[in-house]
Amino acid sequence: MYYFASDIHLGAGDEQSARAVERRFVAWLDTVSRDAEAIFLVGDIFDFWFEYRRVVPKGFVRALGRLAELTDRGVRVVFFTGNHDMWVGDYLARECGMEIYTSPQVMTLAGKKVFIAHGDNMNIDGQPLLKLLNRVFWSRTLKWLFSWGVHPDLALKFGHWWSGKSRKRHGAADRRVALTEPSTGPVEEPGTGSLIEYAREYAQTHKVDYFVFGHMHFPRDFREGNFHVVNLGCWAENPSYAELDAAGDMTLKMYTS
Ligand SMILES: [Mn+2]
Repeated sequence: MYYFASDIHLGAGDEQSARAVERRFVAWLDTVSRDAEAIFLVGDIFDFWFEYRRVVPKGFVRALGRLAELTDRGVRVVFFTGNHDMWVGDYLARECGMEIYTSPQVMTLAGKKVFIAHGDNMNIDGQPLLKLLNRVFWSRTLKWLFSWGVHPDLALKFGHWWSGKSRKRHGAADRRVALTEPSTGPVEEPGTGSLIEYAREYAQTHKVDYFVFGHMHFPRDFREGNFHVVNLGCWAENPSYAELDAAGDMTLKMYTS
């Protein structure tokens, strides 16, 4: 089995709710690792992550410990960076044994071509401000300046402030939650349309069986003939995950622990 989850946003909110989400995530890891060939973490696993050469953010001990344990046991854990954890260095690979990707990937799993991406930065040609912001955040210079010129406490303080704002902007509270839905007609949710449009365009020139995205924070299984897009939910509100079985079938599920 292959499993996919995204937008855990570890560390978001007050201490109590952050801990509750972390426990739920660890319980999920325990459950799926029983038969997992690989576990894909499709971005925004941390609400904010920024590491220095010798300093990493406090917290997430249960989650990091479990991930390390799984990879020690030989379970493959694949980590995609999201817009909240883009500043990942080598710590998660070296300490927790995860494979790290910072860009979308197409992988062959259970005989199927699976396009996996967090879902930020897609289809932003018409949004110059977002493009500029991304360039700023991705810039090596800024990373360098932060890690050499900004005290870690200050960098993390800024990060949590930025994360909170960004999460609110992408908040899914007002959106319809549907695990499956007939996919005729226009897509109404702001932003999702563009992910589906992106996937649709990509599928015209590439053979892809499944697209798996996070980022939008609500679970959704979008099917249209052979075109199949799975949106993973945010774990604070809609803990969901997708599984791909040996027969090559992809299912989106809610996690109720
Ligand atoms: Mn997110």
